Amino acid sequence: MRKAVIILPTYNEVGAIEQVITEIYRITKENKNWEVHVLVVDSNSQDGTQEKVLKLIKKLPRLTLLQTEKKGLGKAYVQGFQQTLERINPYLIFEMDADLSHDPKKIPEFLKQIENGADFVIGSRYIKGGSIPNNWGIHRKIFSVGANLVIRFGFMKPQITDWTSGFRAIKSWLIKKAIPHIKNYSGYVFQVAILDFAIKHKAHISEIPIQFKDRIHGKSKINSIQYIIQTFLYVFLNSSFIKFALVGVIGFIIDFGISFLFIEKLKYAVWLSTLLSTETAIVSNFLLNNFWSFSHKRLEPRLSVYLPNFLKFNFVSSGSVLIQTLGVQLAVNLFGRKLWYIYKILIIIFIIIPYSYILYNKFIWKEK
Ligand SMILES: Nc1nc2c(ncn2[C@@H]2O[C@H](COP(=O)(O)OP(=O)(O)OP(=O)(O)O)[C@@H](O)[C@H]2O)c(=O)[nH]1
Ligand SMILES: [Mg+2]
Repeated sequence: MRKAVIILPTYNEVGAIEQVITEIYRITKENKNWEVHVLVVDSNSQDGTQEKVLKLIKKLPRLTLLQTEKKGLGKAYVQGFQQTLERINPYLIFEMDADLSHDPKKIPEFLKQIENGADFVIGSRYIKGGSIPNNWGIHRKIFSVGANLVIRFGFMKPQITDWTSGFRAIKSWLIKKAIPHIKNYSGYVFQVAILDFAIKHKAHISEIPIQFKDRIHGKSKINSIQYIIQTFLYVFLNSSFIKFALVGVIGFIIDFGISFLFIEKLKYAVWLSTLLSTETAIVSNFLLNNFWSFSHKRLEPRLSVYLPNFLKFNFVSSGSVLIQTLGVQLAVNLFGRKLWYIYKILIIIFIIIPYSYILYNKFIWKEK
């Protein structure tokens, strides 16, 4: 029998906590493959949540309470993970809201996915069969759907539909590895951070549909503005794709700047200036991509690794030049010269960026 621990973070959830816990026990007690434990991590609730849990502990086996200071959901989870790993060391850990928004009846489905080989199962509101409450106000709907779209495309992982869901089952080895990374995120954004970490460490991710229900008891604890800012900042600072795009812009500035300097100010031959500026931009792009955009897949610092990859990088870059030259010329032949810069921008966005991003990932900064 494998052990699974369900972590329920609580802050003033006295109205729902008993029902959640008894429902979890009812659903899981017959399961022959899993010994299910429950850990309530309470951040100093003032409404009697802890007293209620302490009462339940007297009746139910494998139920524990961890008391923490109120320092954010991420902090509460990390403390819960650490205690779980130290004391129980289970095979699997669940994250689940304690306000009845997440239906305990879904737990067996998560377990099935793990038995079938998944490392990280997400309860998704945005795949077929999943849903968000109908009565959510329009701004909440836009916020939730919009944030997920930004994250999905910011990380170039559109196949993962729900990045912010708090109903998940994650294998312990992954959580153990992720703790040093997620420790830095004390708020709700830690959910995005742990999933991003799992993907970058080649975890097998799967999603099952959940119907998210609105809370009936208590109040929401989420600070939406802070959450939006932290989420966008996280994506911006951690997405290879966004960094790669920025490196492209820096390359363009370097290329243009050097060309301008050598042609206009120093009066060098145009071909020599262009050669110098493009190659400088290629070298800087190569280094910035290696040490920044794709730093989690950084090349081994050996000449025998750098040289062939640098040549490949030059080759891909020459491909970009060729595609742009031919593409802009073709567009101009078809539609006239007037809007050449629009064609160039469109070609860069829709052809050059995907072309180079895909080739860099496939041939230079490969997944390890
Ligand atoms: N331990 C702990 N739990 C927290 C903290 N903040 C929120 N929680 C719990 O985390 C879960 C999710 O928080 P909610 O406020 O329900 O967030 P939400 O589900 O996005 O928002 P609602 O739909 O309004 O409920 C709930 O069980 C909360 O009690 C915290 O600082 N510490
Ligand atoms: Mg909730």
